[in-house]
Formats: sequence, structure tokens, C-alpha cells
Amino acid sequence: MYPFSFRLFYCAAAFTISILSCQSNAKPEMAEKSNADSMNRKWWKEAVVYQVYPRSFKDADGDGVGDLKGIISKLDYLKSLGIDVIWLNPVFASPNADNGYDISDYRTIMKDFGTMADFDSLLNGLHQRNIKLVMDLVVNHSSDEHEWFKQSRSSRTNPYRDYYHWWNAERGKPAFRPGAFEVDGSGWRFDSLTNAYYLHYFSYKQPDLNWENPKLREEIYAMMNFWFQKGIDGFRMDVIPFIAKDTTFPVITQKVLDEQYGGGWDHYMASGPHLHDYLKEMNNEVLNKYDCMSVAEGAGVTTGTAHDFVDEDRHELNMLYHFEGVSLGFVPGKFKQVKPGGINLVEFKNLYSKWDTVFADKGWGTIYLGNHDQPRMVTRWGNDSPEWRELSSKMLTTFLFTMRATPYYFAGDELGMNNIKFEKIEDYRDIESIGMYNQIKNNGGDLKEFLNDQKITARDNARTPFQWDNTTNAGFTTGIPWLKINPNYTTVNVAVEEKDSTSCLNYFKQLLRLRKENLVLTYGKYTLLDKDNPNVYAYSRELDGKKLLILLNFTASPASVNTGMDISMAKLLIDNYGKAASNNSLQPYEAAIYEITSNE
Ligand code: TEU
Repeated sequence: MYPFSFRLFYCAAAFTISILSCQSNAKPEMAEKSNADSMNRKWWKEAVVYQVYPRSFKDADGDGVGDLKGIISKLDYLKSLGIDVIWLNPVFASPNADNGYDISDYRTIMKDFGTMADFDSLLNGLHQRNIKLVMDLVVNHSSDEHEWFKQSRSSRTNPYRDYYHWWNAERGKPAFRPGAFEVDGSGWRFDSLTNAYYLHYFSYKQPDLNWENPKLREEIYAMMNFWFQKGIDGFRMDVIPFIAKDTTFPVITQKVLDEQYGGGWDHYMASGPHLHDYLKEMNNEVLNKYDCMSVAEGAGVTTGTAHDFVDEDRHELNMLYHFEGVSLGFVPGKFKQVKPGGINLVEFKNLYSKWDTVFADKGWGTIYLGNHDQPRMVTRWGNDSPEWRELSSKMLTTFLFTMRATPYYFAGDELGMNNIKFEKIEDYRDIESIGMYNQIKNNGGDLKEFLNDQKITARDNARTPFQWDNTTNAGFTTGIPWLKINPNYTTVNVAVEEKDSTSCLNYFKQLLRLRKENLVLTYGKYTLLDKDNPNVYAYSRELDGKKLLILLNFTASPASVNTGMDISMAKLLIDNYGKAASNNSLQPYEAAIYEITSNE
């Protein structure tokens, strides 16, 4: 059993799954609106968001690290994908303890990535191509190298002292809080300079900001306005439920930690009493002035609390992404260990159907299977063996682009990139993997088991450099890449896939067009079909008399499906095999979308 910090993020999600049935805000009996115009159409609901991890996308200056000029050199590629929005991971000044999630100056560009002039040309280049830019807002914590923190730690009476959470040592040791990336698992660090502890939910290099302090909040809003004035189109908000805490820091008993992860999370660690006051204030001071997009990283958010963030009439945020889907299949009590035997598709279908119902009437959802904190989508949710990598990757892309939610798609997944599966800890660069490894080592745990699990779940699997072509270093850099490149770059890369009409890349583009051309895929009513089928995910989408049927075989064997519809006369819109599935059965990892006419 690992210490709490190991399990925090994953167990919170597991707990919430188990209480979904009693917490849901879902109102399935509510009449479904059928007309797209009455669905409160918004550009960000109809958009496809493509996530660029700048460190890994394209290196223009040969230092082995991706940069803004590199992204600029690939603007036409981004345009060719057909996507609408780029979410750019943090590009602000940072000592890079956590690859930019530790910001030392919110108004400056990180040296590794370039200059503000580069940023301005990137933004212009995107806008010229009709692509919007959403930036990362990391305001639960800053870097310990931020000027605010340097001031704050300098003395107990410094005007910046209350920008962070301090606990004077004469009060005794503060009650345990987890520090996710720390070897000792603690979220408090003692600072002898002022004989006090400061709070950090992540590494000690990421001290938590004190949102109770109105001055801090004003600074954050001014900073957000600064970026909006430059013309950006929105923010993705890093661990935003964490900004509000119970700042009396009561003791969390082991019992609460072990038995009530969801409750412990909400009441003692995050989603503090003033969370929604802050978000309303942020909306009022910043967001409502712009036609922008806001999306919360909704760690710990359940179907029961989601509406508090995203209902239009609350004037807080547009969307959130939950962790329940990506936490599915983890072994309880273990750090990111996936249960053997593959995913339980019935559980998967129930979970995504439940989340669809939550937003059927109000609010809006997101859908994703990968990002910079997750392994590669095809390895985790499909099958990355040479035989099935392409087909299963296309099948998963079909799922993402046919659900009623805004798809968030991670760069490289359109190529079918898969996990690199490092053998040794020395290959990892991620603070999370290295921290956990050292924690397990210190506790005399099973390092071999840990390294095996990491091959499937580590974050660095998604962060390996983007594969452009089959030249040295996949065309990513002329220098030494900061993280090893997946050796399959010689065949899995943009240059090869652009030329192959049947590639993952071309399938991605076709499917994206299909979503754009069929508003039913964005707004249409979702109905799960053949719900107990353990192999096939089947559902329909309906809007204004148009009905599409989506069939996805999640297994490496042929599988039968019973949708109650005769598809023999239906129009096949796309199929990852390039040819129609037979009426009631699917080939391994087959994905098909049909248009059903009324007499079928
Ligand atoms: O992630 C928050 C978060 O919940 C992660 O700790 C997540 O659980 C973990 O990455 C899964 O392995 C955000 C950022 O997306 C992440 O990259 C940062 O490391 C983290 O915040 C701290 O800023």
C-alpha cells in the first residue's frame, strides 16, 4: 500500500465512480431539445481542440527542446488538420521543475521556448489561419522562484507573505497534506528562514497561492486580462478546484483518507468554501469581457458537482474535463496500476453515458482519452501491437469525434503514436515518475513492478517528441532531444502518413470533416444501444430528423452487435477498414458510422 499522496488523484476518482448513482444531477426523463438552434450554439461547443505540448512539438533552434518558432514552422500542418483551437501547455518563464507548471513570471515567455515577439507571431499565424489559441492558466501554485514567493519567504511581515499559505512552526507541525511529487509524500515544507512551513500540493518547487487574499486574486485577474488584451481566446485552468481550501487546515484522519477519498478531497483539500465565489469573481473581472473559452481541469469533480462549474446561468466556466474516464481500470490503492485483462467495456460505456446525460439539458461536456498527463491513447485504451495499432487508434478517434462534447485531442494521437515504454528510470524526465520511484525505493517497495506499470501509464509516454518524418530524430530536432524519441518514428510519422490515404492521419482528417459537416455529431441526442454488449460500443446520435449510428468494436476479435436496426440499407459514412461492416458483426477494432434513414 502506497502513502496517500500516491493514490490521491486516482482514488478520488475511483471513489466518485462508486457514488455516481446517488449523486448524479442527471435528468434522463427531461425532454431532449431537438433543434440545434435551441441548443445554445457556441463556437467552443462546435470546436475540436488540439493540444500542443510545446517542449515536444518542434525544435527550431537545435537545443533539443521544442519552441514557439518550431510551432510557427508547422502552422500549415496545424491548418491541414482542420482543428479549430490549439491548447498550448504553459509557455511562461519557468525553472521547469514540472515542465512549465511551475511559473516564475506569468507575463514572460520561457527562454527555452523563445520570446514575446515569437509568441505574438504564433498568435497572429494561428488567427490568420482561423485557429484560436487557448493558454494554460496555472494559478493554484507558482514556482518557488517567482518574485512573489521570494518576497513571501523573506520575512513574516513582508507584504507578499499572505500570497502563499504559511504555518508558523511554534504552532507545531501542520496537519498532513499530500505533496503529489514529493519523495516523502508531504505537502508542507519547512523553511528555516522564517521558521515556518509552506504548503505545496505538488512539488516543493510549486508553492500553493493563497486565494483567500484579495490582492493575489487581483494580480491573477490583471494577468489574465493582459493575455486577453494580446488576443488569446481562452484558458485551460490547471487544477482549478484546488485553489480554494479550508485554510484552518484541520487534521485529516487516516480513516477519512482511506475510506472517503471524495469527501476528504472536497472538504479538506480542494473545492473549499469560497471556490465558486472566486470563479464568479473571475468571470466578472475577466471572462465575461471576451468571447472566450474556459475549461477547468476538473480533478475530483463528480457528476454531482459538475454543474456548479459549468451551468450557463451561474456565470463561471464553459466546460470541465473530469478524471473518471481516464482513471477507469486502475487497481485501487496502487499508483497508476492498470488491472490486467484490458478495459471493462460495459463500465466504460456506462461512465461515458452517465456523463453525457449530465449535460443533456444544461452545461457542456468535454471528451478526451489522452493528454500530457496520460499515456498514449492507443496504448491505454486500444491495442498498440503492430497488428492492431492503426485500426484501434482510428476506432478510438471515431469515439472521440462522435460524442456529444467538445473533443480534446492530443498531438501525435492523429498519427497513432504509442507509448515508448522505457525500461529504466534513467530514461524518464518527469518529476512524477522520478518522485514516485524514489518514494517506493525509500519504502523498500517493488521497483520492478513500478517500472512495469509505468510502461503503460507514465506521463512521459505522451511527451516523447512528435514524429515528423524518418530523418534523424524524427525531424523534431537537429540537437539531442530532451526525451528519447520512439524508435517507430521511421514508419509512424507525418511525412509517411500524409502520402498514405489509409493512414491514421488521413482518417483523422476525414472524421473531423464529418463532424464539421454533421451538426448532429456535436449537438444530437445520444442513445446507448446494446448496452450490455461487452465487446462493442454502439450508440446513435439524432438531431432534427437526422440519425447516425456509431459502431465500435473495442476488441481484437470479430464481435456481434444487436442495435435493433437493420443497417443493410443504411448509408455508410466512414469505416476504418474502408469497407462496410456486415449487418450484425464487426471486424476486430472496426469502427463504422452509418446514416440511418427513417424506414430502417
Ligand atoms: O495536473 C493535475 C493533476 O491532477 C495531475 O497531478 C495528474 O493527476 C497527474 O499528472 C496524473 O499523472 C496538472 C497538470 O496538467 C500537470 O501536468 C501538472 O504536473 C500538475 O497540474 C501540477 O501543475
